[in-house]
Amino acid sequence: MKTAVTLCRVPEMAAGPFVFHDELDVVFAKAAACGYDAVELFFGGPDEVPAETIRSLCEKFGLSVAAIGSGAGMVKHGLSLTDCSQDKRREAQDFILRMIDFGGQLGAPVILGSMQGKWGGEVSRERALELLSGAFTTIDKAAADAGVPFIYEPLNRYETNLFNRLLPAAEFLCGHGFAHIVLLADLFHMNIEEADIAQAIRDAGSKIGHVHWADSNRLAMGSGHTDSAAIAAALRDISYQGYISAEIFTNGDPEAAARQTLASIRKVGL
Ligand code: LER
Ligand code: MN
Repeated sequence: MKTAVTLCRVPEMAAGPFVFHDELDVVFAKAAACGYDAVELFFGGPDEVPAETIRSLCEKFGLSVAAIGSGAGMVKHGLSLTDCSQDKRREAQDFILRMIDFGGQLGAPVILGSMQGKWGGEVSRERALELLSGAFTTIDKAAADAGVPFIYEPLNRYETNLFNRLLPAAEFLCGHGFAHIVLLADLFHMNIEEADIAQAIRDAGSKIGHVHWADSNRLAMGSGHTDSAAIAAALRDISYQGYISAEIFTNGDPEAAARQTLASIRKVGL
């Protein structure tokens, strides 16, 4: 299975669940030395680092870009696709579209996590889902044009109230015919929200396009109580071919966490 490790270069997200935070060339070297296939990148926006810089680092270290996170759109710029303000929603959609363009240059899909927003106040759940599907109509086409999928991530209840579980999110995407939008199965969020993580993976099946491999406590797999063998069996059952990516806290030792993650993936035969 293809493996990836997260690299965050957003100061406002320095306390987030990302493995590496150092300069790009240092992290690319570490990711390659650990044995990863790819990096998952978190930048403040689409114009922070030229795609050419990333491309040459990928070539130098034999790595790919697995995905590009958009969390800075919310954390740094306060943008969400379901904001009650139309101007803010437009700005959010523009941010995502520019990220898709940036990702497309690297053959990498963009992830929508916190920028999906929440319903509440002036915005009912029904209205928020209408806004989300409206944005997805444009995003689905932009992803197709860029030749990359777009990744939608259900989050746990403390981070969103739109979709917390995979199956309802899969039904939402399929029901609207968003053929280029896939789901992110983040095992940390799933540990909070799903009754049975392995079954949820089987139920969402081919709609899953990316995996965040984290234990129940969001540390490297093997540090908590998630049954990684059962999850690996489910991923095999759905013939999952995407990336397994380490989006975790590291307890101050990123390289050890990166190595433990990779060992945990190999241990279950992925
Ligand atoms: C993003 O991938 C994610 O899982 C969020 O919980 C980050 O805070
Ligand atoms: Mn995640």
